[in-house]
Amino acid sequence: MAEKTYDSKDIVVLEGLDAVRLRPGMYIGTTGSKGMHHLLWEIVDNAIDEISNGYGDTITITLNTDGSATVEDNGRGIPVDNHPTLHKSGVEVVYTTLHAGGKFNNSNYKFSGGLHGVGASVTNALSKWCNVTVYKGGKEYEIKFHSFVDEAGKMHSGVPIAPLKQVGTTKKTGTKVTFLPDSEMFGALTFNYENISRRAKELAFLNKGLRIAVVDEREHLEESYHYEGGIADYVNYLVEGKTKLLPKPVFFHGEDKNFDLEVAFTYTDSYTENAFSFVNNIPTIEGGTHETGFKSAFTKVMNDYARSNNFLKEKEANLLGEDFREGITVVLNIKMNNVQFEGQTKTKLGNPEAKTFVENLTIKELSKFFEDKKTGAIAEVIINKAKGAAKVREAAKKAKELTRAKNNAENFNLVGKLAAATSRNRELSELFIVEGDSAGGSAKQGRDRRFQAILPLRGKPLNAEKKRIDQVLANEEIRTIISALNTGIGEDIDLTSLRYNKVIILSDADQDGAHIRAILLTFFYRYMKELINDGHVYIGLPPLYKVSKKDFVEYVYSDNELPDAIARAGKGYDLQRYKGLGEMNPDQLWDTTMDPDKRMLIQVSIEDAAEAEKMVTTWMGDDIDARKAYISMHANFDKEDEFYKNFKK
Ligand code: 28G
Repeated sequence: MAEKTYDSKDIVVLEGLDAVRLRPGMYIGTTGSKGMHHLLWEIVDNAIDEISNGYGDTITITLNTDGSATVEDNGRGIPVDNHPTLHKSGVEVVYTTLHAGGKFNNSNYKFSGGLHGVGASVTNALSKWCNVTVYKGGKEYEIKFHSFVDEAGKMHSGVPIAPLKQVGTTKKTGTKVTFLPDSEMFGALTFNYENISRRAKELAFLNKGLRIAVVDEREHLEESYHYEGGIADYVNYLVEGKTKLLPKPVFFHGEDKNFDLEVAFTYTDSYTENAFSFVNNIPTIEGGTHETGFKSAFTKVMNDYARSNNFLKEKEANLLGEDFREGITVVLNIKMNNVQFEGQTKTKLGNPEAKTFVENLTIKELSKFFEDKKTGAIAEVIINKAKGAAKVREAAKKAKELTRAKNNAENFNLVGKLAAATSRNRELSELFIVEGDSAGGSAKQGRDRRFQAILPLRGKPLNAEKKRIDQVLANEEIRTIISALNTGIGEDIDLTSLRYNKVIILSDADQDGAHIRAILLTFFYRYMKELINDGHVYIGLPPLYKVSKKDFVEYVYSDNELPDAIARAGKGYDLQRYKGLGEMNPDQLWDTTMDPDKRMLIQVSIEDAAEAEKMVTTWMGDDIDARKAYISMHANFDKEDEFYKNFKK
């Protein structure tokens, strides 16, 4: 047989938008939920670009019942006149031309938001259909695109059904885009209102004056956000419920031809540092050069002020950056071009020139701010806080050394309290931290001792939000936990030596139980964040009721389920309400709360740093309803893994 020859007709040229469908990962990262939401954010980014350049002020995002989404702005409207060489309308160009990741240089805008900057054409390419309406110059225009496979099996992505045409007249200006993510690409995924709403709120904070509404036509939900104070309002929102040390956030702004920077910060009586940085409105979770620039400038300005105003004596050493940042909550948003993302999750700004800009501007603006007699008092508050921090830093260092030495000696002591598991298999091991000695005793008897270790907690461990690290470490209950987990804490944490794959907090379904849970979660969040991030922390749910009748026994975990359970039991049932874990005997505790086949666990996750901060505050507050609402919103009920179950049999 003749060898197959290749000629030009066999060469596949990836033209335009088809490339996006063939390699979606290149453009939107994944074809999962995140990727699908990316389609929406590409469009929203364009609207924000238009508004942040001074045209219009309102964006409405609507999640429609047919699965499509609509974004509308009141900017100038995408240009409708024909492109000089491409001979099609500006709208068609924007929606059919692939900007290979760099829309910065060829736009009319100084800076442009968005993550990949691949543009609206990617949304069009990955949509079943996409309709764009432009209101401009008294006229309403429309163009519709669709994606389909023809009779010959050839793919057509985001092609216009007809050129842009005028469909009416109007008094308004702006752009409206509706698109349906193609189920061929995204399966049955749907838009997530909570997620979209949370990001919309963040965008409203980051873009002063912007009005952004999210409307869910499926669930009849609606929210709108608008902050005249921008990131200063953001800072206030983040410290809500905490004790503030400054009357209002310090804010400064500056720009040159390459950068635009906004910074706002305030102080609370807490002992932690909360920095939230952004580049072109994108969160930089891992920080980067902009954050480093701010921190080094801040330390310098504060030390200089302290020296020249005699808050630091000649022979006293400079305070450290970390001292000055104790209790700070800061939001920083830089706008720039040619952004370089680095780090494990590509959320760290790498551009060295950003450090220089932020550093210089911060020194200039803050020095000016503190020179003023009226605002100079603010510097004094910060310096006093920093001095306190420096004192404790020294004490903490000593306490930490002490704890290390003590831990070894006390491991002995610990054995009495901690009922260890017999197997050394870490993958399967679980540590139950149990409220109260009586429940602890039942748990010890009822457990599967091969894999389940029990640590009863006697008193309430201290409130980790309110204490400094030396006090945290001095607490016996906390030390016991640290020692049992074996990872160390803070910056020294090492998860490879973690002794338990699951750390399960078991406390009563009452106020005290909620408080203990809150304290433990706060401790983990503050000092062992990786433990949460890696999914090791769980909340065990004990039943609230037992419904029984002769041979019939059913445990009920929420009030909603109670009527059904009673109905199943039928007339003459017996209802027991559990007030605490301690009321259950070992067998019951195993059956209802510890047996991996039957128990209910909530895996604790922290997806969004700013929200997590709020959550910690909520946890520590006295508002029980807010706390309950938070747990049901942010805790994931269906993440229990199957690993242990499979092993058991
Ligand atoms: C509602 C959903 C998404 C937009 C505008 C307005 C203009 C525009 C958009 O220009 C930018 C520049 C050349 C390709 C600009 C109107 C100047 C004068 C605009 C939006 C990109 C196109 N008049 N509003 N684009 N070109 N809103 N909202 O997309 O290189 S996009």
